[in-house]
Amino acid sequence: MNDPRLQRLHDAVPGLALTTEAHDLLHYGRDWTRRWTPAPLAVAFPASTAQVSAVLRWAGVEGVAVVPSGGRTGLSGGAVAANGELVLSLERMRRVLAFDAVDRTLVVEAGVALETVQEAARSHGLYYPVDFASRGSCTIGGNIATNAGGIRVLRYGNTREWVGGLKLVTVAGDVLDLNRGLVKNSSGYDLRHLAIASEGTLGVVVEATLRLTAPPPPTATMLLALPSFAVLMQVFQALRERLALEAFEFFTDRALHHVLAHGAQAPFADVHPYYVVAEFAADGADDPRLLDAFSHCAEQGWVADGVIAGSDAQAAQLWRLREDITESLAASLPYKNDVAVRVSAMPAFLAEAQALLAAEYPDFEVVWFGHIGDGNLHINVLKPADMDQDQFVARCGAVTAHLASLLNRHGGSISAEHGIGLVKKAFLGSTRDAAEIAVMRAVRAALDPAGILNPGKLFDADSPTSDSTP
Ligand code: 2HG
Ligand code: ZN
Repeated sequence: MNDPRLQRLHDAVPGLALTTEAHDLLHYGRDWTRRWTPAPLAVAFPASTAQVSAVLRWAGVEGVAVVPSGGRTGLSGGAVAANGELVLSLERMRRVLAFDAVDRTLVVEAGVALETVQEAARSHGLYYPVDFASRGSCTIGGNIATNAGGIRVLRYGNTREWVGGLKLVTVAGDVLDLNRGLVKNSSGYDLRHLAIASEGTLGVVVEATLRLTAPPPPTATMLLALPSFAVLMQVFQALRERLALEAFEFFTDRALHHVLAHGAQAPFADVHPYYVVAEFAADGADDPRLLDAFSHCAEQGWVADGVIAGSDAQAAQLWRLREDITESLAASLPYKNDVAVRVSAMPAFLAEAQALLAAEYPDFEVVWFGHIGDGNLHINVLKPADMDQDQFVARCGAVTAHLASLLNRHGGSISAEHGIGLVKKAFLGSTRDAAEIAVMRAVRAALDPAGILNPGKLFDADSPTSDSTP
C-alpha cells in the first residue's frame, strides 16, 4: 500500500478492506471478456453504504476513477479496470435485508447473487423470474447495471420490471433512495430507471427492492429439431398461439456440437441444423394442448424431430443444451454480438443478417443462438486457434460495423442485454441517434462532472466521434 492516495483512503474510511495483491488485481480487474489486461490501482471491499459513500468522496477528491464490480460475468467489458482505477467490489455487501409478504418484495444488498435472490423468493413461497446461466455468480447490482434479461424475458420481462426501488450512491457521496418500492409514484423523473442499465456510470447501486411474483404454473419442456432457419419464427408463432410460453430459446447444430463436446448428452440420433427449447404451462407431458401444437408444426413440415421431458431431471438435461453454450465456447475466445430487433422485424432482419455474415465470415465458425422470442440473437464468432487476437477482433469489429448499419435500418439495438461497456461503444450510434447521445452525455456529466465513475464505458466523455453511426 505504498501509494499515498491509498494511504489517505485507508485513513478516510476506517476498517475498509483493501488489496493491491497482484492476483487480486488480475481477478477483480476483469470480467468474462478476455480482451484487456487488468491494471487497477487497488480493490476496495466496502461493507456498508456509508463506506461506499466515503470511498466515492475520496475518489472525487483524489480524482481516482472507480469501477463498480459485481460478479464480473459481463460480456461487454463493463467491469474491466485496465487503467489504474479503484475497483469497488460489492462482494461484502451480500445480505438479504428484508421480505415483505404484503408488498411481495425482497430488499437485498447489491452484491447478492441472482441465485440467492431466487432461493430467498422460493423460501417465501414466491418467485423472482429473472434467470440465466450465470445465476450462481452474477450479482443483482450487475443485473441492474445492465438491465439483464435471460431466458424468461418472453414471459416476465427484463430486470427493470422487477426493481421496485433502489439506493444509488452518487460520486458526491449522497445516497439517493429511488422510488421507495412504490407501485405508483407520479412525482417527476424516475431516476431508478435511469440508473438501470447505466453500467455504473451514474452512481453505485448498493441496495435494491425487488418485486416477487406467484410461482409459475407446472410446466413442460420440449426440444424441437427444425429443418431450416426459415421456419423458426413460424414455429414460434404457432407455439405462442397454442401454448402459454414461459421460454422459447434457439440454437444451431454448431452450438450443440460444442455443448456435446463439453460433456452434454446428444438429444437425438440424427443431427439437425436448428433446435428450439420451449417451456410452457402444461398439465404433464401428455397435455392435449401440447400434442396439438406439436402436430400442427409437424404437419406443416416445420419440425424434423422432438422430445418432451418426462421428468425434472430430463428437463434440466434439455435446458443444459442451451445454457451451457457460452461456457462451451469460452476457450475459443469468441467475438460476441448480442443484437435485438422487434419480434415482427425478426424474419426480414434474420434473412439479411445471415447473408451478411455468411459473406463476411467465410473462413470463421459462427455460432448462432438466443432468445428468439424476444427478438434477441446471440452471434458468437470463434477465433481460429492460430490467429492473433487483435487481428481477429479488428476483423470482427469491421463486420460488426456492417451489422450495426443493418440493425439501424431494421430499428434494432447493438446490445439487447449485455450492455455497451468497452466492447460496443464504437457502435452506440447505430442504436441511439446523436441528439439522444447528447442527452445521455448531459445526464452523465450532471451526476459525475469529473468523470470518476467507470470512465470509458458506454461512451467516452471527450470523444464525440467514437460513437458516431458506423
Ligand atoms: C445467454 O443467453 C447469454 O446464454 C450469453 O446471454 C450469450 O455468450 C453469449 O453470447
Ligand atoms: Zn442471452
